Amino acid sequence: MELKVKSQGGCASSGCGSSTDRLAHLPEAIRAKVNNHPCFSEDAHHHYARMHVAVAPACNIQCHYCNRKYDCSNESRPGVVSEVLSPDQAVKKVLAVAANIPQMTVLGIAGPGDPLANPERTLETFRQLSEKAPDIRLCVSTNGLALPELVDEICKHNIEHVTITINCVDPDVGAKIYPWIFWNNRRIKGRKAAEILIAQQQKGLEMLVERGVLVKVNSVLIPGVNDAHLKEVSRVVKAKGAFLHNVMPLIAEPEHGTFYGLMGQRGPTNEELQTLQDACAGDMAMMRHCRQCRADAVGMLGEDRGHEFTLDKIETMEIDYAAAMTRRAQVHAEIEANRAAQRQQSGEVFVSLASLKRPAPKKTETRPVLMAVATTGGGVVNQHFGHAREFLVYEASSTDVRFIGVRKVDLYCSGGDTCGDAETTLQKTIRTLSGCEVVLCSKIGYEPWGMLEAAGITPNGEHAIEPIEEAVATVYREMLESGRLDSAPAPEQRMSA
Ligand code: CLF
Ligand code: SF4
Repeated sequence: MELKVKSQGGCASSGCGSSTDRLAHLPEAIRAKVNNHPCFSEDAHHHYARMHVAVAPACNIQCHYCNRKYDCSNESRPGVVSEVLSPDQAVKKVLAVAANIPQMTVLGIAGPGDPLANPERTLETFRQLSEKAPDIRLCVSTNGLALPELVDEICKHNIEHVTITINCVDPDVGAKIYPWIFWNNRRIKGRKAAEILIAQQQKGLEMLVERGVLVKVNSVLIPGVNDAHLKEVSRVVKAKGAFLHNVMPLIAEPEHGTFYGLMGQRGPTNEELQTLQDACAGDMAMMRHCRQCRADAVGMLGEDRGHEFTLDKIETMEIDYAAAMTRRAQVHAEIEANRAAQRQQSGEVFVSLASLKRPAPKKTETRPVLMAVATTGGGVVNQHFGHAREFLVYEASSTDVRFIGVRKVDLYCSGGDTCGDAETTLQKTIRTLSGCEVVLCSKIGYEPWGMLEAAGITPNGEHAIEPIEEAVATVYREMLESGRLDSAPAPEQRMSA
């Protein structure tokens, strides 16, 4: 788990400790709350799924990165919500998903508008679920405007995880992000609007922390607008007790019809995002595995199985939830046993790497290396390169292996008739992987192998089904021992990471 950002794990060259339990530093009560929450724990996201129900269509503010036709950008990438559900429909869908995807542990309400601008629909959904499915964690995401007045209701419904999107703590910055808010039956514009929103967000954060609710703060990184300010946001929210900070890249395309999209406001590069996350990491734990999911997403982060649970399909499903809970508990126990085994295995590898006898490395031998990993989950390297829609990027260094972030790519190999576009998409993928020196996957075809090598990225299919961090550490050691780290990376590997 990445709550301390760097793993406690060791790596090849330095003889450091083991990469065992990343949650070990947390008090037991908090550990229990995040252990199977795929957003609040980086390690958990390899094993557990979440789902959203789109019960909240209205919003009480306007963000310059949002178009009401699309999902809330605070918790979702732009994309039309397939169906807005009533609370009853939503509950039915949650029970159906929980019975069929037992590793789904968290139900979140995140839009498509603001959940707390639709309090009756949102709270009724939570109320029913806390009765009918007590084994599912409840989670809500909000812009924070209506939060203070609803904190006690939130606590009543056993919601232990709340996300507040806080893009600024300075109203002058806020005035560039929020053109208006709807407050006490009036539309308020400009700096005054931002001032009220910020005050409500901060008050809501304090009230939740006082009541023991875990708060994650999401911030949208908008270059030239709040990039220089987000470190201050991180400092302030940490001081008030936020548990985790998730800095997400702005998504702004003209075709989304948002103000920023139409104005040509750009999103950050991978390098800008990582630099800011690293800068904020000094102040608090950072989330780096966010997928900016849709307000009706279903499945593991990074996958969307929503099409399997449309209303017409759910109607035909017979759900015995008591039986489903028993099955879910078994599956969760199996996952935990598997995680424990992986931690043990990784710990042993790190210890054995650390005990290798070799001369003290020269300075240049210990430079860090970025590696991209293709995985479908389970915490192991298990995906064919051509089937990957995203790669997890890890940095191996002389002191640890740490998770850096996610890079999304287009699927270049669908096994169908799309191969005419293959080269272009593959080239895009390789550009997306710039900065990485190795790609770990379960298998890879001849053509991408050659193109990756030509771009200075070494494909590696030798660690299929191995725990990711163990595989990354092992490859780093091999690079060290073969002298590959004696030289600086190829020019293309020094490009934007
Ligand atoms: Fe949903 Fe958000 Fe809860 Fe997670 S998502 S309400 S905390 S259950 Fe997670 Fe999706 Fe990122 Fe949100 S990956 S967009 S952080
Ligand atoms: Fe859109 Fe969400 Fe902002 Fe409301 S809070 S305007 S739904 S991005």
